[in-house]
Amino acid sequence: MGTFERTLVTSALPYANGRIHVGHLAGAYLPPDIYVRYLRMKGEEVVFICGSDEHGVPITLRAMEEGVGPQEIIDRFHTANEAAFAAAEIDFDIYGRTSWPEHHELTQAFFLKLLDGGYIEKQRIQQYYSEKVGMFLPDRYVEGVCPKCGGDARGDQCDHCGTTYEVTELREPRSAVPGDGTTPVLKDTLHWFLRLDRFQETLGDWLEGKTDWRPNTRGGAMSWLREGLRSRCVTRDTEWGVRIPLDDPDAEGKRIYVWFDAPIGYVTNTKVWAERSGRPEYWSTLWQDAGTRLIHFIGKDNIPFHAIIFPAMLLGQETYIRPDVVVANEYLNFMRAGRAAAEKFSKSRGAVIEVRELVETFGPDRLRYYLTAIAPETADSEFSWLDFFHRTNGELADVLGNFIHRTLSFGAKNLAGEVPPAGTLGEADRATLAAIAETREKVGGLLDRFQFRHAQAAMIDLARVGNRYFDDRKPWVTRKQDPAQCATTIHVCLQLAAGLARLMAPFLPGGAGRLAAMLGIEGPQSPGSWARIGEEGLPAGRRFEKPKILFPKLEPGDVPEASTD
Ligand code: B3M
Ligand code: ZN
Repeated sequence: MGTFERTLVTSALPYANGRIHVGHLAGAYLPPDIYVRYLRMKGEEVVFICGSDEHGVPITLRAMEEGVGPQEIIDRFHTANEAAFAAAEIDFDIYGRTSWPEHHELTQAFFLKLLDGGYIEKQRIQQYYSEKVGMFLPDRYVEGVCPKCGGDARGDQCDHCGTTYEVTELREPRSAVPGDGTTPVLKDTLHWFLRLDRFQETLGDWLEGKTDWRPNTRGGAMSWLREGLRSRCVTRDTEWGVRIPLDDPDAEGKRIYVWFDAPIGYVTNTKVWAERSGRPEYWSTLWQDAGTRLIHFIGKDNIPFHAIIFPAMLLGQETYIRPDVVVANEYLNFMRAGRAAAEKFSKSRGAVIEVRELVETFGPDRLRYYLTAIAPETADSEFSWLDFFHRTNGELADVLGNFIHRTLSFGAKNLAGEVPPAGTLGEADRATLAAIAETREKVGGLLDRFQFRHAQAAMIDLARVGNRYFDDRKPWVTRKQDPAQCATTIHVCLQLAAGLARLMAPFLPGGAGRLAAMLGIEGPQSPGSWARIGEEGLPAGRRFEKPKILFPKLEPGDVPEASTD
């Protein structure tokens, strides 16, 4: 474990070539947002970094498809995605851009430092060239038949069987440049390579100690190490990307590979954030002081880049820390009504649910609740509209919302909207009160281990405890027969409600804020508020509001594909 003074959390930088969908959100964005909110409530120092990945083939392909320049593409989708994250209440400290001049400079500095140390070197290679369009083809511009399973495959990776290979191993290669489609020929060219082999031992020793990582993440990195780290090309034949900072004719028509510059974006964005916050030097504390715990949240396809390649690049800089934890998520797929199997979210197949659209229709709480409930933490999971309907109604509204509502409306109606005194506490009352601090410990422990799904379920369980207690104590009966006991029951329920307002805050910041306002408690998300859960409740005599429904229920007709039920 070790001690640390501050935490730096990053979310994978989405390509600015399309709008983010719920599958993205569930993986690399919502879990870290929950985690960061939790740390802040504990009063810890934490910075949360994200931004757009604006280089590479995904951008230029989209630009070609639309017949516009890449700048237009990145401007459009950077703006759209920043707004979508904000709508989902993902609270980055900065949402930066890899097209920023600061980023180009920093990437070049990283490159030169590695070159200086002998970690980057020029090599002669053979690469596919399209005679029709007169250009070398980056891997993603080549398609063909998978050498392993025989399915349709991309240049260096097969989506059917998951194998990665050298583009020269692909069978029946053809150019994927729009309007081309010819068979490319192999030609000699010079490129710059990162000597990953030189980091084999250091990275091996380092990963050896990471026994607390998720098996998918550590396993993915370990399998790279077992195969032996090889040099990787870090330049590409393209006009879109960071310029190679060398006065060398071989650099002409080439740029730094997007996967070299993109993770440096975490550093750039930290720098820009620090400058904007009036603490320009603080970025280096975050990236170069051993007291920082660096945590990357990513999708599983990004594991080698975050657990091997970027750590190697950081090692080669000599002054940087390496990640303490890489948290890789599996995929969220889409289960459409009437289909036999779940499929990948895909715009081209009409299987896409954009974040912005969902938030506008259903609000951020329902989206966050459902995506955390089905988070693809240890295995792929499925989004279905019917399940969305059932879980948000059945848990968020019927368990959590209902407990709050019955407590506050009973108190408003029968106890003049004031917290009654505790009176004499019996065993059931004490056990119920104790459940608040117990839940805090449980939720906190699960969040510390990045088990978001279970953590949220444990929070909901406290509302279940509350509902059971309310049912058992029957305040609607004791109101006449034993008013003191009725007062005790509602006192206990209100303490649970206050605990829930804070426990909810990392998961459902909107709902937590609305509940806190009804209860007259300040900022459930303020620093230090985590420790107050179960310790500092609502004093007798405190006034609370008549409740407004916290999570209104949905009708089947409100939700696509739910009315088939
Ligand atoms: N843009 C790939 C992706 O969106 C890439 C992540 C970069 S993180 C430095 O999956
Ligand atoms: Zn294959």
